[in-house]
Amino acid sequence: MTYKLAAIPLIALLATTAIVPAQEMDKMWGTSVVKLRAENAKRGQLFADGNYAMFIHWGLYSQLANKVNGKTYYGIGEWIMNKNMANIPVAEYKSLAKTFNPVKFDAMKIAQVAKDAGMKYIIITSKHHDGFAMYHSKANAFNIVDATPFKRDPMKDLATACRKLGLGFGFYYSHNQDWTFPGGGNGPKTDEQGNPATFDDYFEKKCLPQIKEITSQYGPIELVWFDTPGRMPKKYVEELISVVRKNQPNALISGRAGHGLGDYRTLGDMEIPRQNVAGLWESVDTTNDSWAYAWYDEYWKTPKEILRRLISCVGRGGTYMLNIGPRGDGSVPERATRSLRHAGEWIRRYPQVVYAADASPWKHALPWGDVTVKDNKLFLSVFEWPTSGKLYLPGLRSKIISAQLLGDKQTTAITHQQSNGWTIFQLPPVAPEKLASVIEVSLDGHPNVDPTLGIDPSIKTDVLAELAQVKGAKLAQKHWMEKFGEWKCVHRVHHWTPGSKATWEVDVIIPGDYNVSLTYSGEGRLVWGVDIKGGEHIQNQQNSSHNYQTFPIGWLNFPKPGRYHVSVSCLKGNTEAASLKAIQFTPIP
Ligand code: JFZ
Repeated sequence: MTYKLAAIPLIALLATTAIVPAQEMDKMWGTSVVKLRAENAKRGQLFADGNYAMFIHWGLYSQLANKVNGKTYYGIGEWIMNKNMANIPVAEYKSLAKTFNPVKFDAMKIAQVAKDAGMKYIIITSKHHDGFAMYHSKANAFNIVDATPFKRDPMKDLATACRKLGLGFGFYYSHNQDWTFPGGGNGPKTDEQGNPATFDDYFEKKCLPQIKEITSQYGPIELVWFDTPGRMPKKYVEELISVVRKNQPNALISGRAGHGLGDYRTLGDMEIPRQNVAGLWESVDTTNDSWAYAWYDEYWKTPKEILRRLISCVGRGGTYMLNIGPRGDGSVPERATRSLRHAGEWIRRYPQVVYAADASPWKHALPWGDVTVKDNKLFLSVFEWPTSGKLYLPGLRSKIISAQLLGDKQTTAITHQQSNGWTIFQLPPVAPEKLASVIEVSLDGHPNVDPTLGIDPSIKTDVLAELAQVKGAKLAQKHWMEKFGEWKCVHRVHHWTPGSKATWEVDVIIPGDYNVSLTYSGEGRLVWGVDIKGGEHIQNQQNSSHNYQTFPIGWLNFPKPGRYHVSVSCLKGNTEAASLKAIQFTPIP
């Protein structure tokens, strides 16, 4: 066995400032595009109908809650063993099992939260990178029944609770990384006797038998979520997949199985795409910052943020899986529960916006919210209610039969007019909903849309660099960690050279001056130019910081309604390091 796990480019995880090219990330994490085969389209019903799921990271690490020997470590809690976190020796970590006693774990309560949240299935960590099985494993004693005072299998309860409530159920399983079993990915290199251990040892003695267990001891499951395949050779992945197929022919397998062998693609963590993505895919995200419970982590997503992210995912054509991290005692942080339930109440009023809904024909979010589709109907979810009393929708070519503002108690017909290819809906001054109000637009056929970016005349339009045509500079993704393991991603234009520019085609309905600002990072003062092709040129010098920040540039005039090409260039300063994320146009009342 020559396969060396040490060769995994874990530098990405070790250096907090590491910038990793997208292809490397894909290889390392198995996020690459998965071919859509006929049979996964069938299994994909789960995604097509569901679109929203609960992810749960729960294990021995939850007990530590990111605090070890009185010291707090900031980052993703399930990585607490890692040398960039608390660097806990294997034996010490394993002894945590002796005090793991999650007496407050209530499977029915958790399943009910998912149900109330409007989620359709639950995926929970059966074994994370730490190697501890949260279910009764006969293959390995380092598990919740044999190694803890709890002595029960909570996964049995959760599987039963999900079935009772009509929810799907599935397991996360770390198939490559196992930090405590000899031979496992990034695990001990020798066994207890000091003999060298190979990946084969780990695979045969632990991984393969455990996959057999989780796919046969819990009734029918909907999904097996493999993760971080690293450089795991294909033959192992194939073997695991054939076990899943045999035991659970209807279960989906995550793309992070590796080698493009999964059924669908999981995007980078906490990433919601800005443009529609084809094929079967999901985004995974968490209710606060860490996946596993961390005592200090009280930065929660609000109900509105949850809905916005969920509807963005559905609008881009995907599925959203949102994580909770129960505490070591099994209880779920109340703030997570509250946000989830609150968002769920909204979904219960407007299920058609989310479930079995199709992607937006605009292919990107709109300044006030987002669009999802069902047959001949558009659902406009308005998160930013325009105080002008007018909602501007660019590019709709289909004929409108009717438009209604939906509400909890009543549905109101609303009027619209058309002008220069835009549709303008007349809205009441106050939104009927606090989180997002929904306008249902019935069309005379399937939606026909020109997705050109529109400059909204009543609220700020934020246009991403990702959507630009770039000449002479580079448009590339950059990944970095905010806290340890908290991955962020930006598509930015950088390496500006003389004459280089980023250009967008935009459509203007109301001519006049707009206040232009740019969101960028960089070093020192920079001079930026903004041009309209055949029109006005403005430029200005502003400072920069290593974080993305928004700086004003100036007013720019669009003399009449219609199409324009707007370009940005970085003219002076450290143009190499200047990194443009977005341009904003704010109407001047
Ligand atoms: C992995 C795990 O290491 C982590 O602990 C958590 O379980 C998360 C859901 O998955 O981490 C990843 C995997 C893939 C990416 C980022 C973090 N990615 O592709 O961007």
